Amino acid sequence: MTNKKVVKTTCRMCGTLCGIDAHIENNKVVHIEGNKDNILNKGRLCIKGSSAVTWLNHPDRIYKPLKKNDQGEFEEIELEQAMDEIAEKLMELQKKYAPNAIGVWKGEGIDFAQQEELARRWIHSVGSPNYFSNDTQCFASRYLSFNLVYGCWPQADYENSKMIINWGTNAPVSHSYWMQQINEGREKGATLVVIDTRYTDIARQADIYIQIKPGTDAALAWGIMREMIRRDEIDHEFIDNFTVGFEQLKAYAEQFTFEKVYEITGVQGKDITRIVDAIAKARPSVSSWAGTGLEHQTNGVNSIRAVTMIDALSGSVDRKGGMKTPKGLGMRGLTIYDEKPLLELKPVGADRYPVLYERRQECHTLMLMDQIISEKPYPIKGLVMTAANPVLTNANSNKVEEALSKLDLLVVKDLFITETGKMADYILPAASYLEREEIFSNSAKQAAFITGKYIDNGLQTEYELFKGLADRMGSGEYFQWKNDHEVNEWLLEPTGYTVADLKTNPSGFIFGEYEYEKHRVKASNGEKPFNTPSGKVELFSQYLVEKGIKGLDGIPEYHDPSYMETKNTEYPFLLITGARVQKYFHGRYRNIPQLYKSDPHGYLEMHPEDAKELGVNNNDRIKISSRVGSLETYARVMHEKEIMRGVVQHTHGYAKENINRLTYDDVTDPISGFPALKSVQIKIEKID
Ligand SMILES: Nc1nc2c(c(=O)[nH]1)N[C@H]1C(S)=C(S)[C@@H](COP(=O)(O)OP(=O)(O)OC[C@H]3O[C@@H](n4cnc5c(=O)[nH]c(N)nc54)[C@H](O)[C@@H]3O)O[C@H]1N2
Ligand SMILES: Nc1nc2c(c(=O)[nH]1)N[C@H]1C(S)=C(S)[C@@H](COP(=O)(O)OP(=O)(O)OC[C@H]3O[C@@H](n4cnc5c(=O)[nH]c(N)nc54)[C@H](O)[C@@H]3O)O[C@H]1N2
Ligand code: SF4
Ligand SMILES: [Mo]
Repeated sequence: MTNKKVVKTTCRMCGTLCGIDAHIENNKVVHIEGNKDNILNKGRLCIKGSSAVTWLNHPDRIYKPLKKNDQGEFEEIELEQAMDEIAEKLMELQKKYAPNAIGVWKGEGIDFAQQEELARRWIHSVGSPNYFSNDTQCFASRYLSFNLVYGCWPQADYENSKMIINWGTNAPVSHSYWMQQINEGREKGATLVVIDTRYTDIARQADIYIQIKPGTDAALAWGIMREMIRRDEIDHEFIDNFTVGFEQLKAYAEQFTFEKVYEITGVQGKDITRIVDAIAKARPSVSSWAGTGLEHQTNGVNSIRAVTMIDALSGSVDRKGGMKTPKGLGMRGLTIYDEKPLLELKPVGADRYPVLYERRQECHTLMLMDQIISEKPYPIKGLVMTAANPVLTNANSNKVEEALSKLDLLVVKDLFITETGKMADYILPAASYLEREEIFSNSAKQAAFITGKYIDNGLQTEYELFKGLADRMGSGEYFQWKNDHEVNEWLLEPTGYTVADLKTNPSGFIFGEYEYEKHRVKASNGEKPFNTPSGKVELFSQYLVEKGIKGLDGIPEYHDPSYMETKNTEYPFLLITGARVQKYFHGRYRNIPQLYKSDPHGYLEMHPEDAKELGVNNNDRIKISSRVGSLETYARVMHEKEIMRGVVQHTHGYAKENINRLTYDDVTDPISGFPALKSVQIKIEKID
């Protein structure tokens, strides 16, 4: 008899958290459709979500642990034996070198919810501070920027906005749920401004589209702020009562005249005027968002701080249609930093990027590579990695490969044998999102969701991995729960809700309606209105000044991107990498035949005049090189409007055309240490 069920759960093919109805027959997912009742996607699915059945049932999925033998080939072994051997080797390395000679790394495959905290908990429990993740190339830079200004991670209130400004982000492709909200706002009349070097899907829908030179957004933001101040289109009441640093901001803004901004950014004064006209009409309901276009630049943190200060000057913070400052569910945390900070063991990167470490407790993946190679200031010999594929996704792949091959022990946990997995000593098969119980939340909606173990192939979850290692390595007391479910009950305890509450609301458990203007209520109760050192929105950050490192300015100064300083005739083109494509997610899903068929290889987007000068036609084979590496790929000649002259773009995640062979890991933001993945100097040669 077939055993059939339909479960309401959450898609995890990307981070959007769409609700799905998963049809399961005999312990196998056979069909996935959108959950019409889900408060986020309301039944809609993207092509990745609907292709998940193919991915989850893929013949290449691994179900047995693999161990590399002396000939460099993988052999299947039993899970218990693999775990015993891995734990044994990790302990040996700690004994031979030092407790901090091992590290853990979680990737975007498990996002940044509770699985991340489990990784942090485990590595600290066994005495090493070295926790790494994709977040030293994603999100942490934006987190720092917003946190420095508002003391929280805000959300744009797109549905109620009167004006939406999107900087270096392309929601129709990368954030489908935000696009739905942007659409709602626009239906009600919101003006949409898009600032991007490329004429993207969202740019095509904008009321005002601004094409900008890579890495120069902060100069434009300063030009806009100067004009807002000059025309007195600012919210004096909010600025006087709820911000610090306005006088410093005003003084610094003065230099950003139309002429200067044009010279730096290529954006004309009349466009600044149009934007400020729109702000004048829309304030205080202006919401802005900055994406990886700003984050992957050397001035990333300061650019994003400057951009969000436009919303602050217009008084749009914690106001309807502006930047929301939501509250969380109030769950327990799994990290043990208070109990075991381990700072004396020198977390990798904490000295060089103290702001990143203090605010995110994030070690630096780029510095990790150098440290593995040089063994300075101390050796790192063992790494446990889950849900990450840095050979394709970290800057400077050649260096990543060199470093990972020097390790005494590399363990990779994944659903498939990835490019990084191929380098591992052990590969542990991963449970998917239909095979574990996990809590997620959407902060803009103040809603929580839970997944479940709806399929059981006996695959090890992340909890079982870390508990298994901790039990064997003598820190089992930190993993006292039997399974994910018990962890979740413990996490929820202080909220007064239970797993059952979330399970009975599978389409979204709303834990509180958003309240606007909380800062005013707090102020009248004598509390700090914002969670910053001054208790106010910080247009000037004394905290950064006290850090005293070059580039850590009190106000978010504009600095030229490095390519402007090092004019390089050998590498005349400026490469942007990693523009998202709908069907793929970083290194994932190239193994889904229906997606791969229509997009089988990487390509370099080029301006038609640049292509013409090089004698290159659409689909021609080309060789591209930067000072750190080269590869062969295909040319895609764009319409002249779609990309700036001299700028080219290549998406990451293709194994053959791995664009991170060209990205450098040593040109970074001084605050976050993020690599300039979107300003790489390259040359292009036609292959005959
Ligand atoms: N389908 C799909 N969706 C995804 C992902 C995926 O891989 N695939 N990845 C997810 C993840 S982890 C993340 S972090 C998000 C990222 O989400 P986004 O940041 O929205 O990513 P993109 O859609 O690539 O948009 C970045 C844009 O920045 C532009 N840009 C580059 N340099 C500059 C610059 O200097 N200034 C300006 N103004 N623009 C610039 C690029 O042209 C590009 O259009 O996407 C998430 N969503
Ligand atoms: N050049 C360039 N490089 C970039 C970027 C760019 O814009 N340009 N963007 C950067 C950004 S923003 C990010 S976030 C990173 C992401 O980089 P990574 O962290 O490497 O993320 P992914 O490639 O999405 O996923 C890694 C692996 O997770 C596995 N996986 C999926 N689900 C699960 C699961 O449930 N459990 C386990 N254990 N594994 C699972 C997948 O099979 C996949 O192999 O890439 C960065 N790299
Ligand atoms: S946007 Fe697509 S991949 Fe992402 S959660 Fe929704 S359906 Fe899944
Ligand atoms: Mo990301």
